[in-house]
Amino acid sequence: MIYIDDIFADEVLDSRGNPTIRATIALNNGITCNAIVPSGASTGKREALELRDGDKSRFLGKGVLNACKNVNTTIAEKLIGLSPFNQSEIDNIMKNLDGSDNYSKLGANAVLGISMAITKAAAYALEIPLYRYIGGVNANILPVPMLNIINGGSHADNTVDFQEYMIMPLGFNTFRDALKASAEVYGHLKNILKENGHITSIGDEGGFAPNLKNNEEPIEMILKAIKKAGYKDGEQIAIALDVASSEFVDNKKEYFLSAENRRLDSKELVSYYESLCAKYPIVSIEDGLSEDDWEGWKYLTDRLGGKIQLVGDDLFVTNEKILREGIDKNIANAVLIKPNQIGSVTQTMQAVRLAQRNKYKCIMSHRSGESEDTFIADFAVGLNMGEIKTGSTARSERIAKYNRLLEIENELDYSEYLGWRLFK
Ligand code: 2PG
Ligand code: MG
Repeated sequence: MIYIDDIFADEVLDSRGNPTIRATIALNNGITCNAIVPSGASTGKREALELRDGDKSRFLGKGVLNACKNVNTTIAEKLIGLSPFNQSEIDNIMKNLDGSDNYSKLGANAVLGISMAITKAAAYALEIPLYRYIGGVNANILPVPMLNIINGGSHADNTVDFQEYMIMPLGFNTFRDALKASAEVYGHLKNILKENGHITSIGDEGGFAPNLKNNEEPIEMILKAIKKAGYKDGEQIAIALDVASSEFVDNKKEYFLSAENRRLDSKELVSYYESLCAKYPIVSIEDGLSEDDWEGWKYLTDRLGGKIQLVGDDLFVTNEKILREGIDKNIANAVLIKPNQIGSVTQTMQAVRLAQRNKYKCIMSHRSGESEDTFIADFAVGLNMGEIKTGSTARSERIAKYNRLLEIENELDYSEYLGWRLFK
């Protein structure tokens, strides 16, 4: 019988140079697997707790030695000897061991590291790819990438309020062609920014972070780059935004756009989105209103939900219970899926299943603090999510996921890249 022989966690660095957990599982048959946990910057209030040491003498208080200790003692004691094939049983044991509803005792970073490493170890033990283990014979959809090629908000030190200006290559038949086109657009965008006297340094997710005069100019620049690359905007390549509006709302639910020195209430901000959608080929808006502004979200969904994808990130925090509430109230029509918002592979799958049953789209997502770990690429294919958000075509922690998807596409005899069919 195959069982977990050893468990170990150590402190490594993420793409921002902050400490994070690497969890390693050794099975009794000699297989070892590890997983590295990502970390967000624009986090939702109701996310599971990321345990940081707070000891200012190390890593500015961001160390994760306590979370590692929780893995190496409390969690290891319970899991050693168990079969790696019982994912939900193992995840439940950790959930009960913690006892809180947001992993405030053990840390969601500790729990998720082990949870992902177990999934990988099980796949390795069966000698099948991770996506195949997760999704079985039905795993065959390559996700449409949402590539964040201009970074703003809390991911960059520039003047732009919206956090992410993404391109979605929808008019292509394969993931490989879609990625190629996106990389070309990214290359042209760099030249266009340079020609216009802008800096071409990049933000946390590999997109450029220029100082632009308002929140529309990034879209204009991207449309020029699409054209220069020889593609048709709105046909082959569309635009998606992650506004991350919880970052610029005050407690009166007023939204302050500093780039334009404008203060808007929820309805005015929705009207602004409507005008942007009328002018530009925008197919998706994420966190258009703040996580606490459910009334505003209802209005946003009534106005735009029939036309474009409205994604809840900070709003739903991959939490099945909160998503259920959103579905019941008819709020948003898509959910961003980030395993570390909820804390385990099993709970992440529960959120995905709930969304898919209710025809809400699922977008697999990285965090702004990432690593070389490619788990989410396999997870997106395994659960046929159809969309993935994992940064621009620069920075190896982002590219690692795209390169893994290219590998999966090569490997599959039969695969589908949905493109526009996603929305039809
Ligand atoms: C987001 C994410 C990822 P962060 O808001 O969608 O792009 O950012 O990881 O900082 O929450
Ligand atoms: Mg977001």
